[in-house]
Order: sequence, then structure tokens, then C-alpha cells
Amino acid sequence: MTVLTVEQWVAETAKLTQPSEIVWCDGSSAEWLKLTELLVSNGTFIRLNPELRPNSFLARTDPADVARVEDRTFICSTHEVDAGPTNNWRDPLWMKNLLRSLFKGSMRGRTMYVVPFAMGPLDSPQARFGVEITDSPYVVLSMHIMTRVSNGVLEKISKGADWVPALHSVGAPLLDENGVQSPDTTWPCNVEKYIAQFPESNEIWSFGSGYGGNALLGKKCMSLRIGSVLGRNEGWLAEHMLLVKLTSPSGKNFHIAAAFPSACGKTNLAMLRPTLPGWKVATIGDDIAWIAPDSDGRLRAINPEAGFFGVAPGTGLKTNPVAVETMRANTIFTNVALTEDGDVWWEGLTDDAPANLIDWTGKAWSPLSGSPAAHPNSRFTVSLSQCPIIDPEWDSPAGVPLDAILFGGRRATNVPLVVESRDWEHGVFMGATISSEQTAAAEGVVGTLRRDPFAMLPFCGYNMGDYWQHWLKVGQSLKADDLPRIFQVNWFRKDANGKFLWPGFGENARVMEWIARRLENEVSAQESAIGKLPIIRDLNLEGLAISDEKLAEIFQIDKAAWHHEAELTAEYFAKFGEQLPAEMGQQLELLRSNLTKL
Ligand code: OXD
Ligand code: MN
Repeated sequence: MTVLTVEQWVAETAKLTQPSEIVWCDGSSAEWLKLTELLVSNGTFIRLNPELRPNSFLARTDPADVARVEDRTFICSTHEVDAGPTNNWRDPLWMKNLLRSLFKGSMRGRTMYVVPFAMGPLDSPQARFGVEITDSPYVVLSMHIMTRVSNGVLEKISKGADWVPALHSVGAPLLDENGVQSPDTTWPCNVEKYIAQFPESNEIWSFGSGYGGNALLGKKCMSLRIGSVLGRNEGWLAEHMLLVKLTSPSGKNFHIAAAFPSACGKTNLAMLRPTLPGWKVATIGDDIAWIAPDSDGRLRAINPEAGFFGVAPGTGLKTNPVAVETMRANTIFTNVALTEDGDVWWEGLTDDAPANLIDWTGKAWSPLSGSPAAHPNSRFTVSLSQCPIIDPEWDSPAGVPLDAILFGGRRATNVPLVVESRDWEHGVFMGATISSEQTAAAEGVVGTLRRDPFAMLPFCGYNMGDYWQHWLKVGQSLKADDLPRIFQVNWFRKDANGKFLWPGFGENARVMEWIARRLENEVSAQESAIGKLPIIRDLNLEGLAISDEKLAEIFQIDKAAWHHEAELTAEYFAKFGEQLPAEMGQQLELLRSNLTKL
């Protein structure tokens, strides 16, 4: 796709952005050492107490650069319809012109880093390559953890492999055009931000933000927005899904991918510690899965990433001890609080907050301060290889065969704990109609219900209607019996008093067990208006104190509420016009007719 060589692109970009120096990165530990020392010396990093948290650092961002900026994220296809109603669209030529004016001189006085990276194991047939140019050493170090940075990528590219040019600048030059120096800050960024994807030329241009999802361009920009387009063109799926291996007491393995909107517990589920004796979960990924048919006609999945970029608040010794153990060392923390002994803390790490902290803005904090010590979207960045329950196959070039796909969201009402789809088409309908309460992972009002189809709302690089069509096509191209089965789950249903009905976390293993038993055809299910529900006696509830009333409420299908839900779905589907696959309209009609029979 790319017509320039990497060298030509770097030279052209340097001419535009005018850095004072160009550094080619190789992902080595010497490079890590040099850049961490640089960031400690310029104040961007605080080195954490090496006795408590070796080789780990805290970064505090500009308070206006703390999350993905969805309203500044653009899909730049020639025709607006190809971006579709869920994306912000701009004409590619218009956007390039604008961006060229912003990138002009944007690296003056700074070093430009060239970071060759692989998404997926270098030798995997499913791997894809990119080169990120950035003027942020924080980004380079984060890419070291989140992707596979190496010269091997440049070798692959020089032998003809396709690659994605991914250009990033924080947009804060240190010299003006007359050579006058301006002071640097510990978190340079620009109030004006653009995260632009060009799906017809597979390019990424990101300007103005240093925050993870906006700036680590291998992640959302390449692995999902550009990845979804590559997947459509090449017959595979790029998904916002965690990936795990579930092992039963008899040693049978099930590989499960699960799509949940941002900050809805994907990392917790990816690191689940089952409360059921004998069941085990091994982690493969917590955010992204690339899924492709293999030569036997089965879907196989890889996690294209090499690290976790997890939400810190709510990750604690009780909720996710595996994550806490994973980040024992070699971790970059962003926007968490600093303890008196030079370690980190955030809400939910422990039950009680330490008496004195420095909060994420650098101010003294105590439990009486009345504001969170860590930003709600504060993060930890750490290598997958440090996860104590990492699956030995996480790095396997062949990926893993997929047995089940789960769709979930945060729903206080309506959606039961678990429901199985009737077939692939119905599963696609379940994915297409996910809605979830908004979290802090993106800018916006936390708590409002928003449609987040396939948890891909901010990440689909083309028309969402065409994306549903692509899912249907992948299903139609394979034998029904070889397809993963599809389930919808909801850990977040509440009772009339606003209390969660289900305990969640490790107890979610009970739902996973039922799913595994369905895959083994060991248990039947009851047909309902919205899909196949568990027969309560088949759920393993041993040792769980949950009343029959609560259980009934957790699976209750409220006819009026579902009619309303169907109305909202009809309104939502109408937005897609001709791009709405006929099958989605038929599934909605089926739902409505099932509801009238209740
Ligand atoms: C993430 C997100 O960072 O989805 O994974 O926002
Ligand atoms: Mn995510």
C-alpha cells in the first residue's frame, strides 16, 4: 500500500516537522535505559522506589490530556458513507492539508524517534507491521511494552512486507521559526488535537496528544481502526476483545474472546481467578484480538499486542490480584497517586487509602480531600510476559482456535447475566445492539447509556453497517459447526435499590463454566424471546449466597422494557440506511414478534 520506503518517509517527515535530531529505535534494553534516564532527568518520569517497584515510573499528564479524544478522532475516506454514521468523517485531502500545516515545524527543537513495530509475533501469518514516528520518548517507551519494537520489522519491510506509516507529534515545538527557544513542560501537548486514520492508504496521523490511546499508534489506531479495514479487505476480523484460555477440572481447554466497551472489566475477566475448584483461566490478551480463518476453516485468534495498558482504579488486591502481581516491576504508571515511600496507589488498590499521598495532579492529598487521588482513567503499562497466569501460547505465531465469543456491556437493567445466541446471525445482532453505560476511558459524561456495537464504536475504521455485513460474511463462509458460539453477558444488572444483583469478579467463573458446558453440549438451554437462557439448576451456584428472588431478577425479561429496547434499536438501525444488512432488520423483527408472544 505504501509507496515510499521507510527511509523516504522518514526524510519527508523530517523535512516537514524539522526535528533537531532523528533517532532510529530498536526496542533494546539499552534504549529503555537511556530514555527512562532522559525522562527522569527532565521531570516527565518520577522513578518509583526501586526496592518496592523496580524499574518503574510514574508520569503525570497535562490535566487536559487524560483520555482518548473521540470527538477529535477522524476516519478520512474519500466518501463519507465509507466512514458511516458512527464516525467523524473528513475528506482525506482536506485533512492532509490541514495536518501538514499543523505538523509543519511541530518537532522543532525536539528529537524525532523512528519506532519500527510488529503487531503480533514477528513470524506470525497474522502479524502486521508499522513504523511510528514520534517526538515523545514516553510514547517510545510505552511502545516498547505494548508492541514488538525491533529491527526485524525493518528487515521484513525491506523484503516487501506491507507496513503502516504512523505519524505522531505532541504538537509542542521547542523552537519557533526564528530559532527562539520556548520552555518545555513535563507533559508537552497541544490544545488542538487530531487523531486521523486514512483507511484507503492505511496511514495514521496523530497530532496534539501524548495520551496512550491517542499516541501509541499500534493500539487503537492501527490494530483496530486500520486493522478492521485490513480485515474487511483480507477476510479476517480485528476486534476490541480480550482473549483467554479456560481449562476445566478434567483438563479440557476452551479459548474465549470477549468484547466489552472500554473500562468494563476486560482486564479483570482476562485475569479471572475462578472461585470454582479445578477451573483455571490463562491470559492471552485483555484488549484486542485479531481473528482469522485457518486452512481447516476454523477461526483462530492472536493478541496483536505485547502489553497491558490497563485502567488502574478498581484494580486491586481483592478484585484483580493477578494484575497487581503483574505490575510488580518494569511498569509505567500514568496519572496514579504517589505514596510517601515512593510507590503508587489508586482508588480500589487497597480498601483504605494511605493517609498522605501526592495526587495525580502533583498536589498533597488525604482521604478528606474530596477528590480522587488517581485520575479515573489512570493507567498501568506493563508487559504481558510478566502476567503470572499468562498462557504459554500467548506468543504463538499460529494463535489459538476460538470456541466462543462473548459480548457484554454495563447494563443496570434488561440484559440477563448470560444468554446464548441461536446462531451466528443472531450473535451478530447481539454484538450490533450492545449498549453500555459510558465510562471514563473516553471524554464524555460517565454513566449515560450509549450504543457501542461490538464494543467497536470508537474503533471501527469504516461504516459500521458494512462491518456487520463483514461479520455475517465471515460466518457464511465457514461451516456453522466450526464457528465459535456467541453469548451475551452482563455482570452489572442492578436491583430496584441500585445494588448489583451478581457478585461478579471471580464468581463470573460460574457463567464461564455454564458456557463451557454448553460448548460441550452437556447442558440444554431454554429458548426465550432474546435467546437461549440457562436452566437455573445447570448453573453451578455451590457456595454462593444468592437468593432465588435475585436469580429470577437477574434473568428476568421485562416485556415492556424489551419492547422499548427494540424501539430504540429500530431507531438506531435506521441511521445506517442502505448499509444496514437485511439480516439485522430480520433479527429485530424476530425479536419483536417473540416479545408479542410473551
Ligand atoms: C483502552 C480503551 O485504552 O478502550 O483500551 O480505551
Ligand atoms: Mn480498549
